Amino acid sequence: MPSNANSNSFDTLAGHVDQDRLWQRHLDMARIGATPRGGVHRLPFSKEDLESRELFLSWANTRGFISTMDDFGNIFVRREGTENDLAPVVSGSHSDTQPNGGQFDGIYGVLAAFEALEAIDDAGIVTKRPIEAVIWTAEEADAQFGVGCLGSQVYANPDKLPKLMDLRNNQNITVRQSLAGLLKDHPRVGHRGFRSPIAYYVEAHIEQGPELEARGKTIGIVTAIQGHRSFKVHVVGEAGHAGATPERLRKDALVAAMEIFSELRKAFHDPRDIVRFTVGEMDVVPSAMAVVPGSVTFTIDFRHPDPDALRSLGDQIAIVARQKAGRCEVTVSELRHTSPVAFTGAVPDAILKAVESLDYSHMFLPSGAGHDARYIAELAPAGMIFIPCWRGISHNESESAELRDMVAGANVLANTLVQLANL
Ligand code: HGY
Ligand code: MN
Ligand code: MN
Repeated sequence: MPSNANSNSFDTLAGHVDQDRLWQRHLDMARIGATPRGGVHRLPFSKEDLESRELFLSWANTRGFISTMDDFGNIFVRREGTENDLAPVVSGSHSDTQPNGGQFDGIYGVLAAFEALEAIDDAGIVTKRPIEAVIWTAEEADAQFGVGCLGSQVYANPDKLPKLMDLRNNQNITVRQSLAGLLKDHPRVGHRGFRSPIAYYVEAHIEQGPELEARGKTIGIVTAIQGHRSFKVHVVGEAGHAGATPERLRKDALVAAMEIFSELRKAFHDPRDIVRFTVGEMDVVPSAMAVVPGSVTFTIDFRHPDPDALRSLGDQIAIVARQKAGRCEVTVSELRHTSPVAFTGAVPDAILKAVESLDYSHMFLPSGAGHDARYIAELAPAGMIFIPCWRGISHNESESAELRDMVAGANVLANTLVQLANL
């Protein structure tokens, strides 16, 4: 038990996480961008993204917490400690979603962080360090710009800003333009500099995988986030008449793309089911029934926990694409190469202490999904708390989690934050 955090802080804290308040907040957020099938469509930089931020900041104002924002729109809500020149303990996640995403991905971590701040406040617990809840901008930007976790990347490493600002979506709009659109109507709050010190970072999130539910565990203590490489493959053939163009003269870009895809499926086949290889987007041009496809662009999302396999397998992609392009031209551009990161030390130790003192069933496990914690870990000791989600489904409108698990995650988070804020 850290020196300043006397044991009664935790006794008074227990029970202050308010499940009705947490659930109402969840419903209030789920309404913003709600889809008819029960999901959420809250794209980064969208008006729905702005609305979720306005709601979050209104809660903070009501509570008297101090709000700040950096130049990329990352917003921080702060509860002061006794020594406010010390670096804060920060917790949060993202409020944007994939297109037609679920109600829990990202926003649960934001809600759990805010609920933890309120519970600590309601319990009247005094901490040495300030504690902050954060919303990172554009975690789900990969859906439009090919790269995600933009806000946390820039916060941790501002040198990335120029390159990330120039990323363009399929409508040829840059991140710079999209961000300016978000910030022009954004509520005004205090300014925060990139890389302002963070003492410890904790992110709560749904697992987005099947392990916790399958093993009947309430809490996951995350050991690592796997490595991630993403690519765009552009195949150029020649559009032609579907009826009049003989096979011997065709440069069918879709046939070539299919050849490349099926050969890559063979190369990435993994009997141990560790490799994650996904073609999520495929754009056929002109995509007309009576036209031989002139060009095809598709994405590859490849993930692996081992950095060597990430490199060796990922490097196969360009080779296979050239081998299987036939009469077409092919270019492979790499959008992201993020190595695996391990969570060790004070943060997972504090999470374990909290889990044991609250007597929740738990397990240690790696994260298949990417998270902002991966980048903030470059700046501060970091860790993650998982709660189960229904059948491990995520990035899907039917994503779901149980309120009792949401409360458990917020209880563990609040306890962890108090421990770390007194180190
Ligand atoms: O793709 C990811 O892992 C994150 O959920 N955007
Ligand atoms: Mn996601
Ligand atoms: Mn997420």
